[in-house]
Amino acid sequence: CQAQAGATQAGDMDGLYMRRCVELARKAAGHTSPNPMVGCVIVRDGRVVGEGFHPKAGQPHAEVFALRDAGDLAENATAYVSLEPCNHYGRTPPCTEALIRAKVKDVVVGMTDPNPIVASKGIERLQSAGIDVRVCVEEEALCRKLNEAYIHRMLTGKAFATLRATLSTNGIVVNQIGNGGDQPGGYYSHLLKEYDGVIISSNLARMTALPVSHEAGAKQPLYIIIAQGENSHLSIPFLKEECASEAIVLTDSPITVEPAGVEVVVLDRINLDSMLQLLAQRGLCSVLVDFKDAGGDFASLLNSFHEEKLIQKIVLELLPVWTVSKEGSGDLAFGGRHSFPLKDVEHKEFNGCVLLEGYV
Ligand code: AOF
Ligand code: ZN
Repeated sequence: CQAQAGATQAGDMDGLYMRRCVELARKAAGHTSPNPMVGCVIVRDGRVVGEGFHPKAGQPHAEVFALRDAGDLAENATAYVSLEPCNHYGRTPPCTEALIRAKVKDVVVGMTDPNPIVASKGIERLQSAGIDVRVCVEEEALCRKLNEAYIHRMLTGKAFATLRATLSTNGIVVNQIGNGGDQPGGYYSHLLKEYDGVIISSNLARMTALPVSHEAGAKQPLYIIIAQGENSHLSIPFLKEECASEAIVLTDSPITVEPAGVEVVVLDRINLDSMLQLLAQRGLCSVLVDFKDAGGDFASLLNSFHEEKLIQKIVLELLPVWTVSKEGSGDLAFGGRHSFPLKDVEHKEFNGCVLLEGYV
């Protein structure tokens, strides 16, 4: 950790407590959007006396739960928070005031809050009340990764987009989620839980059941169905009427959609940049762009995703199958030749498949 202006030196244990904050924050993964995930630990005399995390937008922040947990023991304690405490009245009152009232001695922050209403003002308010504040530099990257989508939306006004595809060993896009991936505990189910929305082609919506997350208590993502150059009608047979609010159709010409109740947004031109802005304005921080059945118009849409640098992350699943494609179909994910070296690539084995994740 590094001292903020006028702050004390970091202790050896700071990294440990900050990692615990991140662990606590992740308990609410998939539930906090458009708010960030935040965890807080209160430590006094080398002992953890309170813990908390932000469970859901609209509910109290992490600091409030941790301070409640600590009770009077918060006095003269150190509060660790994975994100700079807020200093504004939003849906909930400022956490800075709660920390000041509880008379904590110092505060260790994982990262400053990119939200312009807060950005550094939370730290300044604590310092003005005589509380030492330091930013935990070693764990900052961990705190940033925790809220990469929230940060992206705050800084760009667009949803954080991750391209997902399943490939055969010979590099062909396969229209399936590999080996049980959408089952509970499966990687696709996990993705659906963590992302606020999934962008798919109308081809896919017409043909297959929209997968839902099977994780316990998960909220379902919003399906964003791209209907370009459609005739006047799109039927989504697998979407039940009572689930109509779980999908939105973006189209370039007026169409009717079945089941009734699905929102249809007509755009002059389906432009990815404005699409991601629209989704961010509607409170979505992250979207999965699913490359299943992505022929024709949808594939060219995705090419521009790359050209316009609108994709931040790629998740590829490599199946141990060799696909024989008909000429002109089942093509490679990106037409033409694009080079985009990935950063921070991680890979793991899952049910005999290989999962690759990297940042563009
Ligand atoms: C914190 N601790 O646990 C969270 C923070 O509408 P509200 O009141 O929930 O405020 C939302 C904003 O507060 C959010 O955009 C972000 O800037 C901050 N989130 N801050 O100190 C927390 N979740
Ligand atoms: Zn707060």
